Amino acid sequence: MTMAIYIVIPTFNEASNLKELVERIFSLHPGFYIIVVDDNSPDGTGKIADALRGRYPHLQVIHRPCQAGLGSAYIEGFKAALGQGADLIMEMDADFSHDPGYIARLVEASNNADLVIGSRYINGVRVEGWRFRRLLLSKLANIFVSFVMVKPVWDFTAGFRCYRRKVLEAIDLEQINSDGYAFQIEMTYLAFKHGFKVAEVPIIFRERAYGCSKISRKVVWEAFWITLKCHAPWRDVWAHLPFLLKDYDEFISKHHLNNPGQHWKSDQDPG
Ligand SMILES: Nc1nc2c(ncn2[C@@H]2O[C@H](COP(=O)(O)OP(=O)(O)O)[C@@H](O)[C@H]2O)c(=O)[nH]1
Ligand SMILES: [Mg+2]
Repeated sequence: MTMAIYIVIPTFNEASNLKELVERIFSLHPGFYIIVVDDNSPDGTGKIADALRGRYPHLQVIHRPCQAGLGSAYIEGFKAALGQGADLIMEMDADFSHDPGYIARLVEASNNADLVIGSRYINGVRVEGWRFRRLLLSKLANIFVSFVMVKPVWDFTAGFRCYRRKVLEAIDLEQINSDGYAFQIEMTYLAFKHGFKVAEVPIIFRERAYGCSKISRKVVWEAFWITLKCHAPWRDVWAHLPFLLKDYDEFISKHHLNNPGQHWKSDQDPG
């Protein structure tokens, strides 16, 4: 591997997941770098991460004194990765919702794109283990964002991503104080705003096996307001509505979007 690939994993109470996840990622390629950003998890996730450092010199742990939010955890991880010369900076959950087997796909797709999103909703819906209500909310929210921003992306809120270094360098990370889904939406918006190429590759998303989600109602509202803040000119929103609802391919070509995700139509698990 010639590129320095950094994987930022924020953690809060992920003691049942972290060890296995780290082992799995390094078994895929020992050359990856992992940065765990732990907010002093009461269940001892931070200590587990420290213990793993003995075995894996490419593992780093950023300890923060208290739960300070997901957005700022990503940003700390991003800054550390940039400071160490990362070429690609990935982010993923610690809970196995994001299968490490897809990392290679995201990396490969980043040859043709500056931001690659591991997408649940491109070419269908691939979410396992969610109640219908949660899936509906997530899907409708993503259609709403796409509609308001006039951007042909199916999964704005995904937390499984790969950024080229130049994207994170161009974005003023100090100015971002959104969290959770809003953070992902805002980062996608800013990537487009700076003229970067955004692409999606399909992944199967599985609900976490252990632990619980930290996403709250407040996070959903925050995402809603951020979306309105990032809106396209309203005339464009109206004009593009038919594309969003009907003809995705035409929408993509109108926006000159080369989407590597189109090559992976299958729903199969990664190898
Ligand atoms: N450092 C840090 N990590 C967090 C925080 N909130 C959530 N996480 C981690 O961020 C990832 C995504 O959160 P998760 O609860 O899985 O959200 P969901 O997948 O949307 O249900 C997981 O790895 C969490 O452990 C936080 O406040 N600080
Ligand atoms: Mg999760």
